[in-house]
Amino acid sequence: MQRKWTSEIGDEDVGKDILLYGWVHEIRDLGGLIFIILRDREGFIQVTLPKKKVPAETFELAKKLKRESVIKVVGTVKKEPKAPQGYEVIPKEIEVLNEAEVPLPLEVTEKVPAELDTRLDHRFLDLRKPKIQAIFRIRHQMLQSVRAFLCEHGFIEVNTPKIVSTATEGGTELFPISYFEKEAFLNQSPQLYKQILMSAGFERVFEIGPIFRAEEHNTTRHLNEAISIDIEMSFTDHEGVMKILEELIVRVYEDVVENCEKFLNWLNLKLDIPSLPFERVTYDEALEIARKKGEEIPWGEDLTTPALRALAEEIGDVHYFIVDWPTECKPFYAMPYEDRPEICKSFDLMKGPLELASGTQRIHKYDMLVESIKAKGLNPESFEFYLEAFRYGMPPHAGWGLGAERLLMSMLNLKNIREAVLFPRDRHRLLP
Ligand code: ATP
Ligand code: AMO
Repeated sequence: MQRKWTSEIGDEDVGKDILLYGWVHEIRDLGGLIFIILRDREGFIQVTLPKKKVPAETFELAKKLKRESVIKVVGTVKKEPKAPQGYEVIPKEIEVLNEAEVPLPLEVTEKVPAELDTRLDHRFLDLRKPKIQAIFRIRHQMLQSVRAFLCEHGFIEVNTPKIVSTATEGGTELFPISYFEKEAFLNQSPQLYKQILMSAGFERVFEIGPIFRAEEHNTTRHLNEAISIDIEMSFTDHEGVMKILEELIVRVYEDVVENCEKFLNWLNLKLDIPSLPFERVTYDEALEIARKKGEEIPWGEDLTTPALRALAEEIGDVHYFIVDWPTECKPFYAMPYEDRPEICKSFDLMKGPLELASGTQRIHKYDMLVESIKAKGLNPESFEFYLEAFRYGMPPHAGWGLGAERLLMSMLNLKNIREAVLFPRDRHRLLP
């Protein structure tokens, strides 16, 4: 007999025997009638045991079942309007494949709300909740869409080293590791490698991989290990890669709406597909909006959280770009405007007050890059392996990095980024 998922049960099964595997979500024992709610990856089904209609040993076994035990059920499908799914299964056989201990460290039925910390401590149980499963099923779709979209646009998927020798995004947020007799770090971004691949002639690459940042602050939007969706593209500028980015976001929303209806329902969510093109605000305009709302920021400094909130109030909880950042705000590889070198060809993609991505056109001229590295107080010698690629034919290029968890949390209205990761790593959490 072939195994069925609960969601696959339909009219064609009525009167037939099926095989189910799953967890005991709930048991209701009414004396002469026992209901078991069996849960699998795809949903629930009611297993109904009227004492007189099931084998005596099956009825006895059901009486002793413990919630969250793993069971196998063989039984006959009946149409039953009173059952939550419209069908029920009258078992011929129930086998306990593994009994769960009591009491459970965490309620899977969500009848008792738990703190996020408790949930994360027992994440395997937390993840059994349909609402939580839904997040990761949508995450799966999101990553599938990203891959499909970028492949369709001529990007080649690559993997770059995660054990590296230099910082790329400013020196403070690195995790040092010992690498035999040398000092090494966990990578903050595939930045240098994706740029080298432009010199290597790949023209368009993408990577979906981990980035590690020793964030001091424990916020609801920072992780110490995150997944970054990175692209790098030759023979284009910042405008070219912004267009790819906004189209990618829309594609992800469209695919999720089309393919994840069930999971959106589990989350009680209705997604609005963002419209193109995304609005643009210059850094100077952003300062002005923030100033009018009482948040004064000196020109050249990064936008503060209150300033971003003020901006979101003005623009709305939508996707928009902040463009033309001061050169001093952005990393050494950002290309300054020829006619106004104090600002650079850079952008951040926002959703309301949350930064989702940032990118730039890159400096592709060797001398200019060396000067820029020095101007940031860095030593060009530690970038030798990177700089060499700029001396023998580096094309003009641009790219961006998009935080996968940020994208997911903004799409699903998650209040804490930890909800978007299976096993989050934050300032205090290294387990599970
Ligand atoms: P039946 O027609 O099977 O005799 P009933 O209405 O007499 O059902 P009881 O045997 O008294 O119901 O069961 C007690 C409770 O269980 C009632 O609230 C009933 O609505 C509910 N119930 C009974 N059968 C089902 C079922 N197959 N699915 C869901 N709920 C049920
Ligand atoms: P940036 O440092 O802005 O740019 O990072 C890109 C995106 O990665 C996500 N992100 C994070 N998500 C969760 N927790 C963190 N600690 C965290 N840090 C970053 C954010 C952010 O927008 N090399 C450039 C990109 C480029 O220019 O190509 C870079 O790393 O969503």
